[in-house]
Amino acid sequence: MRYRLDIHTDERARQERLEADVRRGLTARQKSLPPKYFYDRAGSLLFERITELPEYYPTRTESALLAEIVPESIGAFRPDDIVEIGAGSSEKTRRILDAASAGGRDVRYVPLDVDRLTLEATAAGLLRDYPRLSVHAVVGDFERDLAHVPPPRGRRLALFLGSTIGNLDAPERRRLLAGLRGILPDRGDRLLLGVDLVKDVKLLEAAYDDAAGVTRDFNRNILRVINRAVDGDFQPEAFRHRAFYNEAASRIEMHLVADAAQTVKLGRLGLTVRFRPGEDIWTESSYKFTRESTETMLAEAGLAIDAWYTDAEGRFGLVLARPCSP
Ligand code: SAH
Ligand code: AVI
Repeated sequence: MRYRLDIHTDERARQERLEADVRRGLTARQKSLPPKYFYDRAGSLLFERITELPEYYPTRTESALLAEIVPESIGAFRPDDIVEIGAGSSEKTRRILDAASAGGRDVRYVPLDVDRLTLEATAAGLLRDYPRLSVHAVVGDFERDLAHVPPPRGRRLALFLGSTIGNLDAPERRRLLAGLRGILPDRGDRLLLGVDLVKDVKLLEAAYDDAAGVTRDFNRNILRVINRAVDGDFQPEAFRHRAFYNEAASRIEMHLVADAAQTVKLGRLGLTVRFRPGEDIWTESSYKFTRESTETMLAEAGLAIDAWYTDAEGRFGLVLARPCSP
């Protein structure tokens, strides 16, 4: 069997969690929404457009870096089983699949993502282009569902690319890395992690506030997702996109700002949310790392750096890590 799709989140439980997240986030003093709700099909497609923007350097930098390092790092390691969390379109992963399957090797690819439609589209494309690949896709939340990743079939490589780890706060990152360590049972297994690096503030801020307004549309899409899920009447266009670098916390913050007073009804929650002029919803953090901060967070999860790669300008880091404690 070359294709299997597992859905581990039952719709009712997912809806209940979303409702609890929205209620908690929009009734707090600092209103917020978890960034995983950006990604319905429209949100994933907007993210793919972001990756092509001239200002958004992370994807193309990581992609070029992968092209450079994969022959040496992955070609020599030759994984049989590749698990990718937050896989999205798996576009960059193709470089890794090319190296892993070179010489006609059978490889299994296990992408896990919250967005089922994107996973299905990605799987169909990969099965068409890689005749010897098998795909076991998992629809789920990487913060809850790593236990549902099937046991390894041979040497395992786990991938967490794109600096999606930067969208988690420190305690969430700790839990997630410990979970990833748990799906790498053998000392010969490896993790390849992409981290966006601390850099010039202007470059960082431009990447999250592009001239064409695609990041603004991506940010507002979360309100469309919430409207649909809880019968809300947010008017996304009434919220201004704001992105800035918080240097003390090493993170880009994205917010949606209500420039005028607004009242929003969330029918399914029986909740009315009021915004004062200038009040905002914090929708995303995107943490930026250094080699040292990356090494520390990996070590806390029982992972050690095998190899550290960056581009010539030191914009993006890729780290190959190995399990170093039980
Ligand atoms: N890995 C791709 C996509 C990054 S976009 C790249 O590097 O370009 C972030 C991806 O993570 C999206 O596909 C989104 O649906 C997924 N995602 C975000 N939060 C998630 C969560 N909690 N659990 C599983 N997938 C998540
Ligand atoms: C998916 N994630 C790593 C992106 C980032 O850069 O934090 C999401 C994104 N938000 C705005 N632009 C891109």
